[in-house]
Amino acid sequence: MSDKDPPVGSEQVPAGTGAPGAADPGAPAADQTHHWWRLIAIWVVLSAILDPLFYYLAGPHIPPGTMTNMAQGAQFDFNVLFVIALPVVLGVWIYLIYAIVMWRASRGGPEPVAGPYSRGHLGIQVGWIVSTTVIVLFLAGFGTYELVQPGGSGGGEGSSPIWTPTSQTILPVQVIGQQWKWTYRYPTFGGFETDQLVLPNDTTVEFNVTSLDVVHSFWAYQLGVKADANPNYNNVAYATTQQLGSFTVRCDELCGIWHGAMYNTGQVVTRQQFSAWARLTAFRLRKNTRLLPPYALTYTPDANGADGGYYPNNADPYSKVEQYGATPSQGGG
Ligand SMILES: [Cu+2]
Repeated sequence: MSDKDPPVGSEQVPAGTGAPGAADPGAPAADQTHHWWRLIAIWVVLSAILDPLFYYLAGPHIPPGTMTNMAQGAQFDFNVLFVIALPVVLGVWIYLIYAIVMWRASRGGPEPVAGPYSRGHLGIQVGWIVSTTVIVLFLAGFGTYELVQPGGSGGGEGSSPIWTPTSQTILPVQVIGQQWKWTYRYPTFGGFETDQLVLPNDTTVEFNVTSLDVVHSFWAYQLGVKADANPNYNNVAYATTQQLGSFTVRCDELCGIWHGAMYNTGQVVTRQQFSAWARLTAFRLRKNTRLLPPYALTYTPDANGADGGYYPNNADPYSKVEQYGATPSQGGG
């Protein structure tokens, strides 16, 4: 079809599919308006039903849950995006289904003919540009606000974060990635190191994420936290716990052959349970702690001598092969 083709509005296929050829001599323009308003009505009604249904029934169960303010923020953002996207998807699907039902060529019926041009239609053009512009600009503003407002959205913000939480009491926890495990140091409890990540509830946690070798990524899914672990770099991420339970920690940066096994499970416990656990663990691991390098935001992996390693003499407490403290180095403590 070229621009020279005449508009074919007068050959509009009738709305009813059951009466092929029974073109309604009544105005085609009226027939078109009829389809248009019917489509809009179906779209508005379905959107008005399905959007709240999703938001109130499915929304509270959408991952990553509400274990921290960051996770809750991610869940809320997803729900808002879904509620905005659903009517767009519905608009396309409803039009397609409507077109298939109403305007298909029936077997043995007349050849289908094209309707009138919609190009050059001022209302459609303006409506399209305005609605898409409003949606995109709103989402850009919403996304920016949601990134800043809760304090970096649980992402690693680098060593000097610009979006910091307002909480007065912040618990620092160091996350150390290495091939192929995670360990955690608690500087406010003597700097002990453990492979258990235990956090108190109702507490803002500052994760100081670093690596001893290659690039890893600390991904505590249910906490809504994900921060790259780079060697010689302190990557800071925040989250405020608000729900008891367990969460998974995975490495989210391909880091070698056992990357897929680089995970463990953490716990959010009550503040009382946490301080009891932290004091007990600090006591239990006091000999190990003396062998560790002093707490620092980053570590030079081979700082402990020619045989290298963050642990003196490669005496790695978490390795299945080497026994921690078997051959403590002379400078260890
Ligand atoms: Cu890794």
